[in-house]
Amino acid sequence: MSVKSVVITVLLAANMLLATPASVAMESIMVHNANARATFALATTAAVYLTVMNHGDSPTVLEGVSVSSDVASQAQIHTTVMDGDMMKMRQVTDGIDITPDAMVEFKPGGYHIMLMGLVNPLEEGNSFSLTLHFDNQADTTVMVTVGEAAKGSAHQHH
Ligand SMILES: [Cu+2]
Repeated sequence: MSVKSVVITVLLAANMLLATPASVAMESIMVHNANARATFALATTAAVYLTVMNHGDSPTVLEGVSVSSDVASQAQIHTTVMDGDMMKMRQVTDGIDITPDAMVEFKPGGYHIMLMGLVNPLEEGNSFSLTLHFDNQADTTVMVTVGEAAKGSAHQHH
Protein backbone atom coordinates (compact mmCIF):
# COMPACT_ATOMS: atom_id res chain seq x y z
CA MET A 1 0.00 0.00 0.00
CA SER A 2 1.51 3.29 -0.99
CA VAL A 3 1.81 6.19 1.39
CA LYS A 4 -0.55 8.15 -0.80
CA SER A 5 -3.26 5.54 -0.65
CA VAL A 6 -2.92 5.37 3.11
CA VAL A 7 -3.33 9.12 3.34
CA ILE A 8 -6.38 9.02 1.12
CA THR A 9 -7.87 6.23 3.18
CA VAL A 10 -7.31 8.20 6.35
CA LEU A 11 -8.80 11.33 4.84
CA LEU A 12 -11.84 9.45 3.59
CA ALA A 13 -12.33 7.92 7.00
CA ALA A 14 -12.02 11.34 8.61
CA ASN A 15 -14.49 12.81 6.15
CA MET A 16 -17.02 10.12 6.95
CA LEU A 17 -16.69 10.87 10.63
CA LEU A 18 -17.03 14.59 10.11
CA ALA A 19 -19.60 14.65 7.33
CA THR A 20 -22.81 16.31 8.35
CA PRO A 21 -25.22 18.29 6.18
CA ALA A 22 -23.93 21.49 7.74
CA SER A 23 -20.31 20.65 7.07
CA VAL A 24 -19.19 21.46 3.57
CA ALA A 25 -15.52 21.82 4.46
CA MET A 26 -13.18 19.53 2.57
CA GLU A 27 -10.44 17.81 4.48
CA SER A 28 -7.75 20.41 4.14
CA ILE A 29 -4.58 18.87 5.49
CA MET A 30 -2.49 16.64 3.27
CA VAL A 31 0.69 14.88 4.32
CA HIS A 32 3.05 13.51 1.68
CA ASN A 33 6.17 11.43 1.51
CA ALA A 34 6.55 10.53 5.19
CA ASN A 35 9.87 8.76 5.45
CA ALA A 36 12.69 7.89 7.81
CA ARG A 37 16.16 6.41 7.43
CA ALA A 38 17.05 3.01 8.74
CA THR A 39 19.02 3.33 11.98
CA PHE A 40 21.99 1.54 13.44
CA ALA A 41 21.34 -1.31 15.83
CA LEU A 42 21.95 0.71 18.98
CA ALA A 43 20.31 3.93 17.88
CA THR A 44 17.87 5.46 20.34
CA THR A 45 16.73 8.32 18.12
CA ALA A 46 15.61 8.68 14.52
CA ALA A 47 14.47 11.54 12.32
CA VAL A 48 11.28 11.50 10.25
CA TYR A 49 10.71 13.74 7.24
CA LEU A 50 7.48 14.62 5.48
CA THR A 51 5.59 17.40 3.76
CA VAL A 52 2.43 18.95 5.21
CA MET A 53 0.12 20.97 2.98
CA ASN A 54 -2.77 23.14 4.09
CA HIS A 55 -5.38 23.21 1.34
CA GLY A 56 -7.94 24.81 3.62
CA ASP A 57 -9.15 28.37 3.87
CA SER A 58 -7.85 29.05 7.34
CA PRO A 59 -4.45 28.94 8.98
CA THR A 60 -3.67 25.94 11.09
CA VAL A 61 -0.99 25.12 13.62
CA LEU A 62 0.76 21.79 13.72
CA GLU A 63 0.95 21.48 17.47
CA GLY A 64 2.61 18.13 17.91
CA VAL A 65 3.17 14.59 16.72
CA SER A 66 2.90 11.20 18.31
CA VAL A 67 3.80 7.59 17.65
CA SER A 68 2.79 4.35 19.29
CA SER A 69 4.80 3.42 22.36
CA ASP A 70 5.72 0.27 20.42
CA VAL A 71 7.84 2.50 18.18
CA ALA A 72 9.36 5.12 20.48
CA SER A 73 8.71 6.67 23.85
CA GLN A 74 8.24 10.13 22.38
CA ALA A 75 8.01 12.08 19.13
CA GLN A 76 9.03 15.75 19.02
CA ILE A 77 9.08 18.46 16.40
CA HIS A 78 12.60 19.82 15.97
CA THR A 79 14.10 22.60 13.98
CA THR A 80 17.71 23.13 13.00
CA VAL A 81 19.37 26.42 13.87
CA MET A 82 22.84 27.84 13.42
CA ASP A 83 24.67 28.60 16.64
CA GLY A 84 27.82 30.36 15.46
CA ASP A 85 29.06 27.91 12.87
CA MET A 86 27.50 24.89 14.56
CA MET A 87 24.21 23.39 13.47
CA LYS A 88 22.06 22.58 16.44
CA MET A 89 18.61 21.21 16.92
CA ARG A 90 15.88 22.74 19.01
CA GLN A 91 12.57 21.33 20.00
CA VAL A 92 9.63 23.32 18.63
CA THR A 93 7.16 23.62 21.48
CA ASP A 94 4.85 26.36 20.22
CA GLY A 95 3.84 24.64 16.99
CA ILE A 96 4.35 25.43 13.33
CA ASP A 97 1.95 27.84 11.61
CA ILE A 98 0.76 26.71 8.21
CA THR A 99 -1.11 29.39 6.30
CA PRO A 100 -3.74 28.54 3.67
CA ASP A 101 -2.18 27.02 0.56
CA ALA A 102 1.19 26.81 2.27
CA MET A 103 3.39 23.78 2.50
CA VAL A 104 5.88 22.95 5.22
CA GLU A 105 8.68 20.58 4.37
CA PHE A 106 10.38 18.56 7.04
CA LYS A 107 13.81 17.75 5.65
CA PRO A 108 17.45 17.35 6.67
CA GLY A 109 18.84 20.68 7.88
CA GLY A 110 15.40 22.05 8.73
CA TYR A 111 12.30 20.89 10.50
CA HIS A 112 12.22 17.22 11.34
CA ILE A 113 10.34 14.92 13.63
CA MET A 114 12.55 13.29 16.19
CA LEU A 115 11.70 9.93 17.64
CA MET A 116 13.19 9.67 21.11
CA GLY A 117 13.65 6.39 22.94
CA LEU A 118 13.35 4.09 19.94
CA VAL A 119 12.07 0.70 21.04
CA ASN A 120 13.65 -1.11 18.10
CA PRO A 121 15.99 0.14 15.40
CA LEU A 122 14.23 1.26 12.23
CA GLU A 123 14.78 -1.31 9.50
CA GLU A 124 14.67 -0.58 5.80
CA GLY A 125 11.36 -1.64 4.32
CA ASN A 126 9.43 -1.38 7.55
CA SER A 127 6.78 1.22 8.21
CA PHE A 128 4.98 2.63 11.22
CA SER A 129 2.23 5.14 11.79
CA LEU A 130 2.70 8.70 12.94
CA THR A 131 -0.09 11.03 14.01
CA LEU A 132 -0.04 14.79 13.51
CA HIS A 133 -2.06 17.00 15.85
CA PHE A 134 -3.42 20.39 14.75
CA ASP A 135 -5.12 23.17 16.67
CA ASN A 136 -8.22 23.31 14.46
CA GLN A 137 -8.12 20.16 12.33
CA ALA A 138 -8.70 16.49 12.92
CA ASP A 139 -5.65 14.42 13.77
CA THR A 140 -3.98 13.06 10.66
CA THR A 141 -2.28 9.68 10.77
CA VAL A 142 0.20 8.68 8.08
CA MET A 143 2.45 5.71 7.45
CA VAL A 144 6.17 6.44 7.62
CA THR A 145 8.25 4.31 5.29
CA VAL A 146 11.76 3.41 6.41
CA GLY A 147 14.34 3.78 3.66
CA GLU A 148 18.00 2.85 3.51
CA ALA A 149 20.41 4.12 6.15
CA ALA A 150 22.13 7.44 5.53
CA LYS A 151 25.58 6.89 4.06
CA GLY A 152 28.54 7.70 6.27
CA SER A 153 26.98 9.98 8.80
CA ALA A 154 24.16 8.96 11.02
CA HIS A 155 21.78 11.43 12.64
CA GLN A 156 24.45 12.18 15.20
CA HIS A 157 23.54 15.51 16.61
CA HIS A 158 22.00 14.07 19.77
CU1 LIG B 1 16.40 16.18 16.03
